[in-house]
Parts: sequence; structure tokens; C-alpha cells
Amino acid sequence: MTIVITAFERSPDGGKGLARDTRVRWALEEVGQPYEVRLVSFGAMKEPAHLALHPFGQIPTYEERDLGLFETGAIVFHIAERHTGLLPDDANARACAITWMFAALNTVEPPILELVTARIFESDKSWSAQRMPLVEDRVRNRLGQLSRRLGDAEWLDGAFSAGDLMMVSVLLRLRASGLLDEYPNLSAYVARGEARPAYKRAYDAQLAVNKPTAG
Ligand code: GTB
Repeated sequence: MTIVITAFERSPDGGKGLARDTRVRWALEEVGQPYEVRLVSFGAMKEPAHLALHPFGQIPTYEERDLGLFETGAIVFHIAERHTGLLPDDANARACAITWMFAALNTVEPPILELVTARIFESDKSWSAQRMPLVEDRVRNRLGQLSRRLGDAEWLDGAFSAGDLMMVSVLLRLRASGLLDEYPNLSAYVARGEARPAYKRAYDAQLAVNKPTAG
């Protein structure tokens, strides 16, 4: 049984690991499942063959036998459910880890994506400089709350889980903004995630595809 995921033929981030296939690669590396990657161009993502798998014409997708999935959260959850290593056995602890996955995607990531959009796509607008502090403060608000909850703990709720995988992945998108540096415990938390051998393997695998070539 071969697991096949999709990723950008060439990620716009040039190999920084910020495209969402890295989250899926990381989950598969954590549970020790081999996988293959089908690289897709922006054009191919909007073609019928890919749209049959992903109705919104995006990456990543996940195929395993007759199962086809899209949405990174659903894919990571599926991997975590089917294999040992990303969710605790205890039912309540498992529910808490799943809650953190949702919190990462539904509560922490939205203001971060708003900031990314403001920085990349709206910086040339006349109102951009006026709006930016509001957008940054919404991110700071969430980071402050998360920072207080994490405190001195290593991970969000006991042992490393799919909740941490998702939260670290979401926070990584903030690195370029410098905002993460305002919360030393969150910076250290993200660094712990990046130091995991499974993350390193996932990162290196996407870098091998996306590394900018000289010349
Ligand atoms: N909700 C979906 C999920 O979680 O799977 C969102 C999927 C998604 O946003 N996919 C993006 C995509 O396919 C790639 S990951 N975009 C192409 C399109 O919509 O046509 C988002 C992403 C893209 C680029 C960077 N980057 O360059 O830093 C980071 C993250």
C-alpha cells in the first residue's frame, strides 16, 4: 500500500517548508509511514484530474488505496488515527490533543493568515500602514493567550501530539514577521518542534524539491 501525497512542483517559499504538504510529510515521518509525492504545477491543480481529488484545486492531497483526502487537518488527523505516535491512547487525552489541532487551525491560524495576506498582498495599498498595527495586534492577542497556556511546558498537553504538530506548523508561518520572537516560550516551543528528527526529514524532503538553483 503506497501513500501518495501532492505538493507544489515549485513552492513559492523556495523551500522554507511553509506550504502545507510539510505538515503532512511531518505527520507521516512521525508515524514512520513511507510515502510518495506527486508534484503538481499551479496549472495542473486546476485541471479536472486534480479537481476530482481536491474540489478547491489546492495541495496537499492524500491517496491510499481507494481513499482520497484533501484538507491538511483531515489528512493529519487520519494519519494520527491510523498509526501510533501522534495521538494518546487514553480517550480523554486523545480528545484534548484533537482539540489542539482544531485550535491551531481555527483559532490561531486565521489571524496569522490575515497578517500574511496583509504583508504580501496588501502592502502597496494606501491604507496598509494604517491597518497593519490592528492585524499585528490580533496576532499578538492570540500569541499572548497561547503563551500563557503553554507556560514552561514542553508541549501543549503532555506528550508531543498531532496538536503540537499543527500548532508548531501554524506558528512557523510567523517567523518572518518577527512577532514570534516577542514570546520566548513560543519561540522555544517552535524550535523544539523543528528539532524533532521527523520534522527535519520532512523539511529536507520538501527542500530537495524546492531548493533555489544557482544561476
Ligand atoms: N485549507 C486547506 C488545507 O489546509 O489543506 C488550504 C490548502 C492550501 O492553502 N493550499 C495552498 C495551495 O494549494 C498551498 S499551502 N495554493 C494554490 C492555490 O490555491 O491555487 C498554502 C501556502 C502557500 C504558499 C506558501 N508560501 O509560499 O510560503 C505557504 C503556504
